Amino acid sequence: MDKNMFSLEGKVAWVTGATYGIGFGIASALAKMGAKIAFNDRNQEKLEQGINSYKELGIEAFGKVCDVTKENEVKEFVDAVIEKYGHIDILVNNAGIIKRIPMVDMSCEDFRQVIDIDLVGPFICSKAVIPSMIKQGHGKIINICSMMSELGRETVSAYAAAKGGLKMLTRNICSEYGQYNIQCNGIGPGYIATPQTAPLRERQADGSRHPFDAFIVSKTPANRWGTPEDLQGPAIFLASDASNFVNGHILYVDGGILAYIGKQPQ
Ligand code: NAP
Ligand code: GCO
Repeated sequence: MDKNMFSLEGKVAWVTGATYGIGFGIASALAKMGAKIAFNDRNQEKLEQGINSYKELGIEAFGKVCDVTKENEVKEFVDAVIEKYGHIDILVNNAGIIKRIPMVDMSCEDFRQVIDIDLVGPFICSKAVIPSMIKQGHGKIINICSMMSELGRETVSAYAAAKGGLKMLTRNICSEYGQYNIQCNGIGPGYIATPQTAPLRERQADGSRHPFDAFIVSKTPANRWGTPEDLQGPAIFLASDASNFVNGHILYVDGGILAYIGKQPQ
C-alpha cells in the first residue's frame, strides 16, 4: 500500500465555479494536498475576488472567466490551463444554480437554464478534458450531484431533473471511459450552508429560524447543516489514487439524511 495514496502532488485540478461556496472549499482542499488549482467564474470581478481568496490561503490559483455552458469559452479555458500547467488530471464539475419555483409556474426558459448549467455544463466540460486524459493515461472527474439526484421536493423540478441526469452522466462517463483509467464519480452533498442555500436559512422577521432550516436539521441525523469543509475529505479521496478502483459511484455526504425516515412525533 502506498501511504501517499491521498497525495495530489504534481496534479492539476480544474474546479468549475469555484470562486466561493462548495467549489472553493473543494479546490482549497485539493491544493492543500499538493494540486495546482484552476477555476472559472462567469464574472471577472468575482473571479478576481476568488483569486484573492485563494491567495489568502496561500494558494496561487489560475482563474479565467468561463461560462460552463459556452463550448468556445470552455475550450479556451482548457487550452489556457494546459498551456500554463501542461495537463489537467482532475475535473470537478461544481458550477451550478437552482431556481425554486413551483413547476407549473416555471417558464421553459428558467427550466432550460437550470438544465443547461447543471447538466449540459458538466457534459461540455467533461467532453473538453477527456481526450487529454485518455492521452495521458489517467483522469478523475468528480460531478457535484445532490440529494435531489435521489429525492424530489416542491419547487425544484428543474434542479432535481438536472441532478438526476448528472448522476446518470456520471455512470455513463464511467462506463464509456473507465477503460482509459479515467474514474468518474459523484459527490452528493446534503444541505450545505453556502450562498445557494442562504434563502432557506434566513431568520424570520420575528427572529425565529426559517421553517426549512428547522426541517432540514430535523431530517439530518447529524442534527446540523453541512459545511463546504465536510466535503473536503470525500473530494480528496475521489481525486486521489486512493479511489483508482472506484468508478460510477455517487458518494453521499449528507450527515445521514438519505438513511433516515425522519424524527418520530414526540
Ligand atoms: P453557490 O454558492 O451558488 O456557488 C455556485 C458557483 O457556481 C458560483 O461560483 C457561480 O458563479 C458558479 N456558476 C453558476 N453558473 C455558472 C456558469 N454558467 N458558469 C460558471 N460558473 C457558474 O452554490 P454552492 O452551494 O457552492 O453549490 C455548488 C454546487 O454544489 C452546485 O452544483 C450545487 O448544485 C451543488 N450542491 C449544493 C448543495 C448545497 O446545499 N449548497 C448541496 C448539494 C449540491 P457566479 O458567481 O457567476 O454565480
Ligand atoms: C433546496 C436546496 C437543495 C440543496 C442540495 C441538497 O432548495 O432543496 O437548495 O437542493 O442545494 O442540492 O443536496
